[in-house]
Amino acid sequence: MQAEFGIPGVIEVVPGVNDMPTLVLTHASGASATLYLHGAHVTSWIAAGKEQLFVSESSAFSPDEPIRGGIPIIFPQFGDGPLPKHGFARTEEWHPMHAEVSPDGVVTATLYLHETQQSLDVWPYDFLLELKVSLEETRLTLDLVVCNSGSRPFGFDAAFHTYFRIADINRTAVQGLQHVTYIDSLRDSTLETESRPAIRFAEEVDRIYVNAPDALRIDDEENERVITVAKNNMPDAVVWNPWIAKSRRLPDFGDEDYRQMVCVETGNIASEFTLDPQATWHGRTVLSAE
Ligand code: TA6
Repeated sequence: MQAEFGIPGVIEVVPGVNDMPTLVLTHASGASATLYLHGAHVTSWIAAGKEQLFVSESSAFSPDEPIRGGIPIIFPQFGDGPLPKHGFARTEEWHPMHAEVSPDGVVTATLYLHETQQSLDVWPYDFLLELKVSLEETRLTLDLVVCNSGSRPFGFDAAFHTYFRIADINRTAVQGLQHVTYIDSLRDSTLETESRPAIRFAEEVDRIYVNAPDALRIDDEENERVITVAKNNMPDAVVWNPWIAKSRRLPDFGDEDYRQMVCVETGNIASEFTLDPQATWHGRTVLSAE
């Protein structure tokens, strides 16, 4: 794989935890990103000398488990339903498709996934997914393309379930969602409207913001740091922190991990998108470390 996709010092094929293969992208500025073929899962994004993503030290790194943290790829189902929770894309082995450095130094790697017997057994549709990860000095751009390569329309959800690393959840705010309608996953999916300009945390929060603004912001006040989240063609956003009780129930998440993470997720979540045969859907999210 190194011979075909590696670029010395820029894109390296490196054994990750439990020797699971990864691509490590390194930008000329020193920024870097680590991408497991398992789930096409970004587990590290270092910008401005800081790790921007959270991965639990209790996470499993095994072929049939999702990695807890980083940027899980959610497809074709968000949340609970007839498929395994959050769909199968995050536990399938993706394949390298392309890797390059652009003339202006942007480092990109693209992985793909198509239907397998395992996926067909639970979801009888032919598809092609492509995830492109683009690394610049302070930005990480995620492009997800879904292609219906079959002969029948299918409905799907797709999302980046991003776990951001923060210093202290008690000094963290998510901005940009005031006045947005949300589905409260903790209160029987009741519809509410966000009243606060800044969402802060003092209990478990698990909300799907419907047709949310494309520009969101995470204030990591303890670190005097801001991460911006810009989405395109991904109408919805989720804000999640498990807080104390749920943290204790999650086997692959430390009891105190909730203090150092917040999920701000972007995607096509609240309602399925229907894709006709041979049609494609393209969602983009740009993460910027200010
Ligand atoms: O995105 C929020 C959520 O749906 C929460 O309900 C919580 O379950 C979280 O995803 C993690 O889900 P997972 O299947 O990765 O444990």
